[in-house]
Amino acid sequence: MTELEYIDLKECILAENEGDAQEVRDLLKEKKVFLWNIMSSPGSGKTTFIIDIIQRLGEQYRFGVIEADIESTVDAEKMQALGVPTVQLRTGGGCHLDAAMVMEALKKMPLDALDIIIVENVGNLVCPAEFDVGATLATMLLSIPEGDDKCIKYPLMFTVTKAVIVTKMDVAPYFDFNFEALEHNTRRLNDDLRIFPVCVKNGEGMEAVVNWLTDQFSSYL
Ligand SMILES: Nc1nc2c(ncn2[C@@H]2O[C@H](COP(=O)(O)OP(=O)(O)OP(=O)(O)O)[C@@H](O)[C@H]2O)c(=O)[nH]1
Ligand SMILES: [Mg+2]
Repeated sequence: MTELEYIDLKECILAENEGDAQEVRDLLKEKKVFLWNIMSSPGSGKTTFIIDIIQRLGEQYRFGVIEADIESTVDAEKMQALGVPTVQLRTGGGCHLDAAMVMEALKKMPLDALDIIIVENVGNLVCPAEFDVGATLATMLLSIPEGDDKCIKYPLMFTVTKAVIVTKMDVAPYFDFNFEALEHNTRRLNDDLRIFPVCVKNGEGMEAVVNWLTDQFSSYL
């Protein structure tokens, strides 16, 4: 019998991505640009949240945005309307971004004129968690209608992020979202994880997030 050759493609892809992520980090360190990766399920409020953050902090920091979508430029157009440099990455069915894709977007960005680049990742709680895009900070959004048990069902996402921003607090009275359960279950995964309940529609909780973010930015910039 001949020897069976075995190649673990996932391991190869992730190892290559690790190298690409380091290249992104090196470039952004040299340019002094903070890369913030925002992940979540589709529709949990990423675009709405990013617009609000840029409106709150746009005078303090020079923002750019990388939008990732399977199809369409809907979100990118909203960022353009704010007047921030924006690159749309169309993944054409791909369910996540990797570091090489982000590097391609960075080549189109005016890096010398930016402090912070926000990446709106593809809406998905699974694959984006596996791919380090070279971000300085990774956070996730979890909207109230999705339920507190998502950290049990999609644990990796809650392990690779530094904060969970719980969005759509205004609709909390209509759902049985259990914050104690979320805190308890996430502690087991990630002891340092911060949880911020917010409602972008009425501004609830946004000041706390902004203060925390400002600390994150200023420790790097
Ligand atoms: N009630 C309520 N609705 C919100 C809030 N934030 C966002 N939404 C709504 O949620 C819907 C989806 O918001 P988006 O910001 O497009 O969500 P997204 O995560 O960017 O969606 P994808 O890019 O498609 O993954 C929109 O109708 C928003 O108006 C909130 O705080 N409260
Ligand atoms: Mg969006």
